[in-house]
Amino acid sequence: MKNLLFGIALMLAAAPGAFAQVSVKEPWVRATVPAQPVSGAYMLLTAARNARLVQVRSPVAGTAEIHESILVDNIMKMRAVAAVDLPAGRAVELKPGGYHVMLLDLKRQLKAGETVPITLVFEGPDRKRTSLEVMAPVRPIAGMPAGDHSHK
Ligand SMILES: [Cu+2]
Repeated sequence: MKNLLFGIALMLAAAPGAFAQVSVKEPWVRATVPAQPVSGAYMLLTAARNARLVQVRSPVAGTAEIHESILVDNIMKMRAVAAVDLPAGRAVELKPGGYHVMLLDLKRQLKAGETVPITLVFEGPDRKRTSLEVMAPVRPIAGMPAGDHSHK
């Protein structure tokens, strides 16, 4: 009986719109060349109420992390962060050179024109979590040097 109640509570917590309504605009993933193990995903996030992006995952990646790009001695480096703050009503952009979703241990090549599912997990001030799946189109490699994601 206890287990049953616990299961119901989890389902309620995951109900859409339960707390952190976050809109996701223009998600995209960088295309990869064959055997390239990593890629990045980018998007525009706007939370209706204060929230944080705390976890990411995708079926095309063995692991996914939230990264930020930082300048160290004039060299752009990336590091994993625990979360990205999403202040209510303010658009936060995940973009090349800033915060981004890092897709690691890619299981296959990501080709321009296909669509990749990415699950975003948000946490509200009450610590309740909701997840949201977005379909991110894969865009051709352009603009940024390939070294952008070569830190692994
Ligand atoms: Cu990264």
